[in-house]
Amino acid sequence: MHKNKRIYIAGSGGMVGSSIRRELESRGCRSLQTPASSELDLIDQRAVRAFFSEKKPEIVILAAAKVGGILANDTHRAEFLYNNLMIEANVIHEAQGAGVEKLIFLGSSCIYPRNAVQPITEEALLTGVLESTNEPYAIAKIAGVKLCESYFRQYGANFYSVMPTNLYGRNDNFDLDTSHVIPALIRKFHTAKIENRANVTVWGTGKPLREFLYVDDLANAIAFLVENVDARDIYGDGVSHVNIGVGKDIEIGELASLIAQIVGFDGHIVFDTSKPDGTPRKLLDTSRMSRMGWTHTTSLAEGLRKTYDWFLSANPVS
Ligand code: GFB
Repeated sequence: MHKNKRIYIAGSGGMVGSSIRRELESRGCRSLQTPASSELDLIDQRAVRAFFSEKKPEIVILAAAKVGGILANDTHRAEFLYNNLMIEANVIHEAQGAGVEKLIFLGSSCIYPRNAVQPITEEALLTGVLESTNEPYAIAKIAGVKLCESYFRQYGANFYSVMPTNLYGRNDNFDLDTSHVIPALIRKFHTAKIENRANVTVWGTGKPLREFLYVDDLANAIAFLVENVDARDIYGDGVSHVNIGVGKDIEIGELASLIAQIVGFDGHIVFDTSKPDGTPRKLLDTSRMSRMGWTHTTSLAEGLRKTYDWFLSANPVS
């Protein structure tokens, strides 16, 4: 591992960034740079420039983003587009100016067309229309992919992107208005159990399929890429990024039953079809990452149990 390199984790306070931080610390990295968002506002270009000039990171992991579930994406459309564009433009541009040796940008599987052929290969990018509920976020993430690729092609920068599937795990956002489906359902089933409620409402038809990756597996994949894969390996393969997932998906209705079982809720599940389903399916083709030598280790049931345990420890009285 690059133990003595100065590694800047942008977004180290979030679910993904904090997991990457733990992973790199466990590998003996001693010079991690992890400023809180209150200390470094990534929307502010001057502040970002001053940070790079003062701290001189050698490796950058760009895990900072404004993120949220289907409703947050659909509602706060301007914020998802503007904040993410600004964060990416500032960090990637200043990393290039400061001579950073390697930068890995984290995108999202929603960059792919809504009706992409499944499982989705990296080549599917920009081959069709996006899902409308998260189009602004997807456009911002596509811009980040293209920034990395363009800085590689014009300046030879060792910058590239990864596309994780839907993520979950400790430090997730459990706010019902803004969260993704897994933390939302953990909270809903837990609350229903302790309040002896008969029903829990799940948004949409329950029919969409989603693929879920435990966040610590993603962090392990990022450490693997930091160590083993450079931009020329990615672009030399004719693509701009690499997918990270588990290669398997599950219907939302089935996921809800699994979470109910783990939490210990034995009432009824009711579907609220006034809420959007979003993309019908987004299963990633993970064969490129497998060929490079990495695969996930945490099963969905195990990851859900760990996440519920973390939720209980963080919310002892709820
Ligand atoms: O996790 P989620 O919000 O993200 O929703 P997306 C996944 C599916 O779960 C959708 C359903 O079909 C939701 O309708 N669902 C059921 C629920 N009950 C709930 C609930 O209580 N809360 C939530 N949030 N969903 C996001 C994108 O899409 O995924 C982002 O908007 C990003 O841009 C992210 O790509 C990973 O998979 O639909």
